[in-house]
Amino acid sequence: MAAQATKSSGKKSKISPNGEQHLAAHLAFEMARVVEEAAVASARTMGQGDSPGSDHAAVQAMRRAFEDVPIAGNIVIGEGERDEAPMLYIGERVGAKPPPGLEYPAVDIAVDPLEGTNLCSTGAANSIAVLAASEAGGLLHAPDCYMEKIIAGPGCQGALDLDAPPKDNLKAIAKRLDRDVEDLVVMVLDRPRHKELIASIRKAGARIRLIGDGDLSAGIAAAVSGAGVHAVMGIGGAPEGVITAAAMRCLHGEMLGRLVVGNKEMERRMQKMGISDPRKIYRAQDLAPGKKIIFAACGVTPGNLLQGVRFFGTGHRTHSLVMTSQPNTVNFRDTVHLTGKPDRRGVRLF
Ligand code: VTB
Repeated sequence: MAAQATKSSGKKSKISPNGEQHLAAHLAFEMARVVEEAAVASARTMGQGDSPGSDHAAVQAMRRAFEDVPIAGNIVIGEGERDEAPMLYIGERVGAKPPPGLEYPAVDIAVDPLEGTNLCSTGAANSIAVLAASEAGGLLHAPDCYMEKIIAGPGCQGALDLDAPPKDNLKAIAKRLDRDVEDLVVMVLDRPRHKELIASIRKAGARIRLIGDGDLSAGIAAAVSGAGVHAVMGIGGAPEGVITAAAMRCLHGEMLGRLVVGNKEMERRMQKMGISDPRKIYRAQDLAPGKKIIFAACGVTPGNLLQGVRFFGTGHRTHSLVMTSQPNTVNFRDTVHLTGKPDRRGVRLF
């Protein structure tokens, strides 16, 4: 999405494709700053055993950071409905106030200020601050329900089937990755609802990493090489599913998802949100159809993919993943934020 300020008459200023790329990069940079602020605030609470407190710190910091971003932002996935959440609720408008006579571009945003609140409050691995953004209409307004998911890397495009038994999907993934099923590592949320799934994966011979929370960062790990994860299977949150899909759009990972309709009330809510077929199987491009997707995540606690926030006397260091679909860039950002006098020892190289 181009961070293109328009005259409030609605007339767009002319901008070259090169200019568009610079603006997309600029906006991605701004979004990185937003997740970094949330990550730093929640990382300060790591291990305090206070999940709501960690979440609150992240939400507040993210909300504040948006105030400087030159967008007309619309939260489409957030902390809850307007009456449930004081900040970053669905429908909340975020972004800087444009100067008189100008309008900032309309951007839809899905946020998870602290994905893995329990991970952060217990000091466990893989909690992240994360968001996805797109031009208006580019992210599915998913209800806050569960989603069946299967996620794997780009090599598995078209090879997966949400209705097939796990052993068939594992065989397909192994074939595409040129290895045996025994060489695969599958991440599964450690939940009683996954008892059968876990048994089937074990029976098929694949290795499993059970995770307490955080199937979003697990999904990203499955879509890159070198993270030691080849697939994510099971039922997790639908909002996290949409943000994962935005990441898949940038990484070309394969993802299938289907909403889990718990009851009639949920079905009614889905219909109100324009979801006419609740049994539909979505691919990443359905969940995050935007042309210009931005994805930004910053590690809070150390993880498979990202370092956690490290504090030292005179500042802190963050590690973020920032991606855009157009141009298609994947950027790991390692940033030292010096907030005090320079450290006596100087900035560490690695
Ligand atoms: C997952 C996980 C999230 O919610 O989506 C999970 O990735 C699903 O909900 O980190 P349950 O906890 O009810 O299984 C989270 O744990 C975040 O709440």
